[in-house]
Amino acid sequence: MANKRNELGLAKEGLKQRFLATAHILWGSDFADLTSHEVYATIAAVVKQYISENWVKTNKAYTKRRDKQIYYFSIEFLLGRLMRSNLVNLGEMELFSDALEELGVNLDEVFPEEPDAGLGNGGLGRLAACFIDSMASLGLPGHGCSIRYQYGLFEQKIIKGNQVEIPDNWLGNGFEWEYRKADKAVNVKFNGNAYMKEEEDGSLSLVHEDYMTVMAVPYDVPIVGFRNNTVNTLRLWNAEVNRDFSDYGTMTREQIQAKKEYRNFVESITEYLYPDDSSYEGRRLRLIQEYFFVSAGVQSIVRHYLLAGMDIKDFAKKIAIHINDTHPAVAVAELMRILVDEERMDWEEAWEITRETMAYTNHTIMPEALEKWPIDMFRPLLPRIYMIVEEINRRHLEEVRRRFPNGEQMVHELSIIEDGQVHMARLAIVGSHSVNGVAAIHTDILKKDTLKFFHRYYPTKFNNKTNGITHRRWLIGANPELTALIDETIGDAWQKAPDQLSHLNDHVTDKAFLAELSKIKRLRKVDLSDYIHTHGGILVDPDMIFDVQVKRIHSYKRQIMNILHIMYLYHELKTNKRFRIPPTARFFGGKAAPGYYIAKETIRLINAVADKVNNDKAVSDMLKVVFIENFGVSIGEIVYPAADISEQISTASKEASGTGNMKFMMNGALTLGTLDGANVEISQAVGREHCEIFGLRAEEVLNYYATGSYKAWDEYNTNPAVRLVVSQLVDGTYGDFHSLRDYLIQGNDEFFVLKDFSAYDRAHKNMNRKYEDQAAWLKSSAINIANSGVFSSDRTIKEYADDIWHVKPAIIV
Ligand code: DL6
Repeated sequence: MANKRNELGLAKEGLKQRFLATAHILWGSDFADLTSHEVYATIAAVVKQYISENWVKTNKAYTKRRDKQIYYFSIEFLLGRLMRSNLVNLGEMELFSDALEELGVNLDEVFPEEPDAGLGNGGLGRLAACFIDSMASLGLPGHGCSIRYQYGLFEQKIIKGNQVEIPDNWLGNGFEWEYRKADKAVNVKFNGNAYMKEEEDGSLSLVHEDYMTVMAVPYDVPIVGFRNNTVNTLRLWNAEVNRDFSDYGTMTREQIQAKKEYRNFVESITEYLYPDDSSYEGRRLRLIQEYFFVSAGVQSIVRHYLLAGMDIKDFAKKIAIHINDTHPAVAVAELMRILVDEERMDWEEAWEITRETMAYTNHTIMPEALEKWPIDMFRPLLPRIYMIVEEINRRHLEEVRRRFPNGEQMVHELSIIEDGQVHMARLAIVGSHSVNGVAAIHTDILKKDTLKFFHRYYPTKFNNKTNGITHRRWLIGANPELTALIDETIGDAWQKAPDQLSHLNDHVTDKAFLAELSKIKRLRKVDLSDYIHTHGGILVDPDMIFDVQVKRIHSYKRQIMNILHIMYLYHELKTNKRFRIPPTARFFGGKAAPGYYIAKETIRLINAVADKVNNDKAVSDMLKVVFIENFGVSIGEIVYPAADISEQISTASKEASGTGNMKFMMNGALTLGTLDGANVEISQAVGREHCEIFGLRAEEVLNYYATGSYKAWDEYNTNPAVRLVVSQLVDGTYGDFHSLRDYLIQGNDEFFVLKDFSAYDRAHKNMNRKYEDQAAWLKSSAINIANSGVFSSDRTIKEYADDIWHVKPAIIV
């Protein structure tokens, strides 16, 4: 013990010296004279010194041992901040915190200096970030590939109750964790003419001429494994003008104009995370982004592979490429292009390699998110890739017709090119050896409904991989006191093996443990309360029930049902003297897509209700409503640990999985939700008495869609509570919300808000009753934590590695 203390003391002195020296090197100033941002950047530079040695070692080991590599292609990686998670994973939090304290710096106050890397907009992007953390932490050779957007998802301001979008200039002060690798740049080709030319000897060769080249420059971000020496890479591609395009000296005016247009085009590629998809040009830019990062990524993988001296025929044995949703699906055609055109492989062999290399995850059954590109857009932009997609489809349909001689419907349903469009999910399915959904019920719906023809055609390709979250960020990083309590109770082995959280099941009736758990929950509620208050919001009493719904604002997620229910409670509190609820704060947070009118109206309604309820002294001890502005990863780290109730109320069948539900659960909140996405598995893991399930089942919802038998108007006429709140949308109680009333009634309530309304109210009543028995509540809370290990992304990634990628951990010494 004394030795350990000595070692730590020495390490601390050494570290302090490093801070002082690094301040001199970076800023030419004394550490004590730095601004807060400079302090942050100095600490980041020192953290990088800790990381870089293992990064080099990891890369060398992978190359030397020729370990199979995984590349996770995703158009989004919603990383959030990296300093705290890097320190958690390095296992150096205590050392850094102590050393900095002696230099007069509180590390907790430094973390917020880091801008959130908001390179994603919701669950899909955050999942990708959790996955790369898990790959590194499990010692798997797995890397991310994406885009270095200059602007992340917009910053949300609420002005007079409305969402206003401000550009998120997250790179304004630089990004401390990236390394520009100019020597690893590759060229990506757009436009031009592509055709096959017959050579003198009768053979065919490809001509692609008059194309435009964009230089893709990688910025590498180290991804640190959890105390295991592994450091993998997230490669973010930046679009830049080609080096030889900078000389304006000898050009005509037309040439200069053309160059300027070229420069504008190139700069637009990696400017925004989500180009406006309401215009043709915006959608085209999105396709350009997709091909840009995919082509750059696949080219650099092949180049690195060949440089290592490996045989291209063994490519699929050494490389796994994962297609995260349809956005990178063009990777199938790009790998074929490289193998056939550049490596001169014959088609069949290239196709076998491509299929063995690729695997695809579907993240939604929402038809609007299954991308399709008009041929008129796709072909001129990517002429060679289009030729390849046509050939893939021709051969694929030949096989379909062979297997289903009279199956014209099969041909129609399975064709990659159909109705003048290129169907990217179909390209991904045909070109991959594995297709997975992200929760058991979602995979089931894919098989039985959304992709049923493909499932019939390729029954063995389909599999489920229920999502997960990294417990390192969402529990160890976000809730250190809870982490310490768990360590004291069951030891700290669960940090490496989160399934061992189940040992907490032996303590869920232990009074001392539950009392500590309760104290920690209160601490987190005070944190959230303080955060809301210091960010211009109201004061919320931490002794209220904290009931939270944070996620993107979308009709299927039904924030509207939540706020209508609050309107109903408010009405009851005002008009019914005997009506009681335990004091409750209902929190909302999330961004609406800028062009999504109903979602933005929902935000406006939430704020209008909040304004009225919070300013009514007669009820404000009972009920508070809070809209948390600009919800994202870092605010989530404050919100999830503070919740008592996790609202997961999507229309059954619509939420593929959800991952917020897991973050809440892991921090001891009870789920109030429908049997949708991963809620189903959460309710199985904890048992029905430790959550509250309500509402239509997925089969019922799908049956209503199939028969068209649901009538919102009937619901309005027969359910007085529904009639009351829907009328209040237009009677001036909260302002004019004809928009939402029409959406619900004229639009026939496509997500069954009115149908599920009474069941939702009963679910709340049941939750309130549970909360009144604090001992039982705390036990349920502990059971949620104890059974959350299965929702660590380590479990998910292990399943991907074993079943899909066939990759084993590589020990880095
Ligand atoms: O798989 C990650 C995440 C799921 O947890 C959500 O349920 C799902 O909605 C989301 N899907 C998408 C897909 N695109 N769209 N829309 O974001 O994926």
